[in-house]
Amino acid sequence: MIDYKGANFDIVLKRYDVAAQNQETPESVAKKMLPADPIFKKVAEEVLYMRFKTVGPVVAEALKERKPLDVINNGLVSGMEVVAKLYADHIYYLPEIMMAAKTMEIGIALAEKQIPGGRETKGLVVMHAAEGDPHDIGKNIAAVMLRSSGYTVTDMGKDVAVDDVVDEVVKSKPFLVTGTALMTTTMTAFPRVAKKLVEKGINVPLMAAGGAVNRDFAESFDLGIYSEKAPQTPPIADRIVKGADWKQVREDWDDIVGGI
Ligand code: B12
Repeated sequence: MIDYKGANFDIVLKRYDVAAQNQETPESVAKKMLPADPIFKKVAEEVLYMRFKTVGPVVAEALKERKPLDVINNGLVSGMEVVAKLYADHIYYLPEIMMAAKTMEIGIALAEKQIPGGRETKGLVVMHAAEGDPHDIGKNIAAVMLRSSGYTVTDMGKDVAVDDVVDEVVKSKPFLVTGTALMTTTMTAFPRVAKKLVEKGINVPLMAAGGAVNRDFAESFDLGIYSEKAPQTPPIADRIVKGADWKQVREDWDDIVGGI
C-alpha cells in the first residue's frame, strides 16, 4: 500500500499553468479600474462579481440619482471593461465572462427603458455563426462587446444558411457583417456569402472570425476582413463607421487593433 504520510499536497496539487499567470486578483484589478463615483462603482461591481440576482435593484437605485445613459456607460460597461481585462489576463475564464455579460445585459435592459427615444446607436451589425457551425460562444462575446460599445446587433444565431445571411443583409443594410467559424469544414461559407453580396453590388465589410479562420484566409476574398479576438471588434467597427471600407481596414488593421 502507498504511504502518503509526509507528502506535501501543496506541491503535489499545485496548478503551475495557473500559478504561472500573475499575482493580480479581481479585487486588485478592480481597485485600479473601477470608477471613483460611488454610485457607478456599486453598479460596476454588480457586473464584475456577476450578481445577476441583485443587479436589477442596484441599477434601479442608481437610476434615481444618475442619468440612464451614464448608468450604462459609467456603471455597467465600466464593470464589463474590468471583466474583459480579467479575461485577457487569464484571471477570469469563459463562465465568468458569460455570467458577467448576462448581468450587464439585465442592467442595460432596465436602464434603456428610461432613455427617451431609446439609446442612440452607432450603427447596425449583423452577426452569425457559419452554415453548419454550432460554435457560437465567441460570437456571443463579440456581440456583447459591440452592444456595450453602442452598436445595435442583429444576432442571427448559429448554423445560418449562406442565403439567409445574404437576405438579412439586403433587408437590414448593416454597415458590418460578422461570421464565426470554428470548423475548417464551415469557414468556406464566408467567401460564398461575400461572392453573393458582391454579385448584388453590396460593398459591406464581412468580418471572418473564429478559431478556424486566420488573417490570410479572411483577406483572401473580396469584402473579407479579419478579427482575431472579440475585443478587437469595436475598434474595427469604429473605423468603418468613420468611413473606412474593407480595403482600408485591411491596410490599417495592425494600427487599429494594435495592443488589443
Ligand atoms: C465548446 C465546443 C463545442 C460545443 C459548442 C457549444 C457552443 N454553443 O458554442 C459543442 C459541444 C456543440 C461542439 C460540437 C462540435 N465540435 Co466543438 N468545440 C468546442 C471547443 C471545446 C471550445 C470552443 C469555444 O467555445 N471556445 C471558447 C471561445 C471563447 O473561443 P472562440 O470561439 O475561439 O472565440 C475566440 C476567437 O476565436 C474569437 N471569435 C470567435 N468568434 C468570433 C466572432 C467575432 C465577430 C469576433 C470578432 C471574434 C470571434 O474571439 C474569441 C476570443 O476573444 C473547441 C475546442 C477549442 N479549443 O476551440 C471544439 C472544436 C471547435 N470543436 C470541434 C469539432 C470537430 C466539433 C464537432 C464536429 C464534434 C463532433 N464530432 O461531433 C461538433 C459539431 C457538430 C456539428 N456540426 O453540429 C473541433 C473543430 C476542428 C476543426 N478545426 O474543424 C474543435 C477545434 C475541437 C478539436 N480540437 O477537434 N463543440
